[in-house]
Amino acid sequence: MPPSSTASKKGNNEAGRHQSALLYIADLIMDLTKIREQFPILERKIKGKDLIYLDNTATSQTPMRVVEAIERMYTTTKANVHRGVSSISQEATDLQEATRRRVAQWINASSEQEIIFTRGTTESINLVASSFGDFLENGDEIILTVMEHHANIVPWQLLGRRKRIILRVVPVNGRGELDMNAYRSLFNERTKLVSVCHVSNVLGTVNPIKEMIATAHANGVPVLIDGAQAVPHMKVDVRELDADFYAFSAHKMYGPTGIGVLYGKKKWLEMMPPYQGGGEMIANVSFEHTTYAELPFKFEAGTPDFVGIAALDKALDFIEETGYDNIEAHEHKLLTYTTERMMQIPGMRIFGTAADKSAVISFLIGKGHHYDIGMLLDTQGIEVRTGHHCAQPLMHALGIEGTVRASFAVYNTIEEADKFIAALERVAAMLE
Ligand code: C6P
Repeated sequence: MPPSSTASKKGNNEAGRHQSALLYIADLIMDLTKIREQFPILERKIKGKDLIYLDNTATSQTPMRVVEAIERMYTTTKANVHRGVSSISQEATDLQEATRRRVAQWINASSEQEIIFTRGTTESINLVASSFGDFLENGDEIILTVMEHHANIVPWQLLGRRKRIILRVVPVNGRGELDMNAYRSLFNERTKLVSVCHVSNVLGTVNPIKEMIATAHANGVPVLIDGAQAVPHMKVDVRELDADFYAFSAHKMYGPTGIGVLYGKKKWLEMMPPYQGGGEMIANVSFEHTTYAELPFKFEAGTPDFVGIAALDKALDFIEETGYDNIEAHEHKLLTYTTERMMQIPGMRIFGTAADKSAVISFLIGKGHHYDIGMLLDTQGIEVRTGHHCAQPLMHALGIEGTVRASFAVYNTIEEADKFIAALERVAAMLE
């Protein structure tokens, strides 16, 4: 879309005002006030201005019920899990294991044995790289995409210290969509795994992972999905997708920091060797020989963050109560409205315009440096992320060093989007 002329800008502004009035009503109907009041941080001021938090791709904010669950556990139910018959230990274990069952149902795993708690998406992917990596041999190939987060690149390179692994990379088109012909052409007899993000943290592209998994399986290749940017925003059904592994983080889905999930098909997890050694993951230990615990504990060495795991259950309550349908519809509304308004700002360049896109907008204005734009927005209370977003290969492919990135969650409003646009207009004028 070209930058608008002055005359059309006036027309656009009138149409924009009419549109935003309708969308304000939609926000009222959704009762965002009820949602927002569960997040005390949204009341904060930044540099004397109302906080507008648009960095939800980095981490989302946390509703009070999650904070209260953490406090409750620390003040009433803190004893180590799976460590004996004492009452508090049993209670803590029950809370942790109830969350595991809930997560299994949440993503439609076949059983809670397929749910491994980790520290986050990063650790979930490292676990697979380290453990499934044992099955790979010198010269084997892994298919990734150019839009992967470093968490889905570097673990495979570390595996390369043990053996020579070749990474094959799927490119994107001008809209930031994967080149599916290139993807299909990358398979050969040395391909041992596909590892791809469900949703790009920079472009917002929602990848056609069901189709990608079917293609991989037709070639006899298992697939790991990095779902860090999907599970917070959309219903994920691992069995319907037929994913072999699916990784995500609690802190991006209104949950606590330091908790992640790795879903893995039982057939793979049973075959794979443990990732780390220590307490909890063993059946019997002697100096001569150790046998390992059943799934999922074989992959959970040491004391887990059982407080955070128990509190994750409350984040799932929040999402369930709000409803994925409402979350998706509201975030889509924010995305399309904000994108259309941004495109009217002279010099605006948006990276990622896929037909199927999540509410993430990466952009640059004119010759403005992303840090400068981010700092100017911060002076107006608007929190965005700037930089390469842990996706340097994608930045290289786009021929840029970094972008400014605004990303929405269900508690963001059209009023905030309007303030963001107004701030961008001021920044663009300053940069002229
Ligand atoms: N992306 C962002 O600002 P952890 O840090 O383990 O919770 O998640 C890592 C990760 C993996 N994959 C994708 C697609 C991601 O977006 C992220 C985290 C944040 O974009 C922090 S760098």
